[in-house]
Amino acid sequence: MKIFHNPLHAQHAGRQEMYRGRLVPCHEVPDRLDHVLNELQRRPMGDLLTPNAAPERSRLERVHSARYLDFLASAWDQWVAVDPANAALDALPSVWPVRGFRADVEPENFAARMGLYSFDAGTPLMAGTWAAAQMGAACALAAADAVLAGERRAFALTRPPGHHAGPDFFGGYCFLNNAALAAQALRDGGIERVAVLDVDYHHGNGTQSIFYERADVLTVSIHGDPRTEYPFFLGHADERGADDGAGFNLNLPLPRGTNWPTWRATLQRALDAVRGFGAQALVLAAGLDTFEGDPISGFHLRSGDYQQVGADIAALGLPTVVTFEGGYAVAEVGVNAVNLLQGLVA
Ligand code: SP5
Ligand code: ZN
Repeated sequence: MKIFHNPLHAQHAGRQEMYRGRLVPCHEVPDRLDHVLNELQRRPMGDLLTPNAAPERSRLERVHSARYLDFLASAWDQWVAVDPANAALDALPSVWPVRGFRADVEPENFAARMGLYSFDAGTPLMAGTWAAAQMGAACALAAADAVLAGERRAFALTRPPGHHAGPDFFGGYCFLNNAALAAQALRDGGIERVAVLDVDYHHGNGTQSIFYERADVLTVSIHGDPRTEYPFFLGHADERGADDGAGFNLNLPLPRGTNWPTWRATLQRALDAVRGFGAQALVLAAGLDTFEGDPISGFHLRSGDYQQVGADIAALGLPTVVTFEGGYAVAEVGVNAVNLLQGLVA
């Protein structure tokens, strides 16, 4: 398998996220990716490659709005322009347009713009965020291109993660939606029916939103029930898609505390939907925060279970792009990710 990793990932290293009225240390840290790379040195799964350049803007615009990309590209400079002392701080949003507010008028105030293009105060933006996110998108696109060129599997090993990022918003530690970019690249490469299967603990709200009105990309997500779990405001079972996309989104929410047998049975439902759709290629949004030791999540999968997850998904027999999403038990995330890959290729 070809593995594209992001050489610029550590340029995105948030310091703090807002939690219960306090700023607490970020969970989404550079060490996460380094642990996966270390485990891949111990247990090689294929060629380790890096993209040579940021993606063409036109490929990002297939998934994200032009004004959102313009904002991300200039956000750090805008933040420092507000006050040069800001250069020593991360930027976090603190005000958002909710129901009834205007989202069509771009405010001049930087804090207001941050809120317009985001949905939480847990996703800090810093000097290297845009460079890191762009190179991460390049990894996802390179992985899709490799599959289009005939590889059975390719892995985009990158951070920041992507599945919470929507057409024009960041949040949930995500800025550019790597899984959606890969799925769109597969479509643009001529594959008619693409499925995205999201196994991160948190609902893949960004990916769902991007494809919600489309019948050519099936989105399926297994996740903690949004009635109690982040991102709270999307991911319910009755969200089935709209317009042309009606019937092409499947949410499988599970209660906090769900164990492996129940999770695996739910995975079979997800895989049945992918088969029923007649998918010709798969994007697997691989969050490892379903692990029992994850500090911010509530499922109880064990390290050994990830091999079976990979094997069950491999039984689809589909060309597959894997993107690295969540997983915050930093010391174990490398073993868990490589176990998943091992199951996929076995
Ligand atoms: C990609 C991904 O997995 N994003 C998840 C974003 C979750 N953000 C909210 C997490 C709430 C953190 N709670 C802190 C618990 C401290 N013990
Ligand atoms: Zn997650």
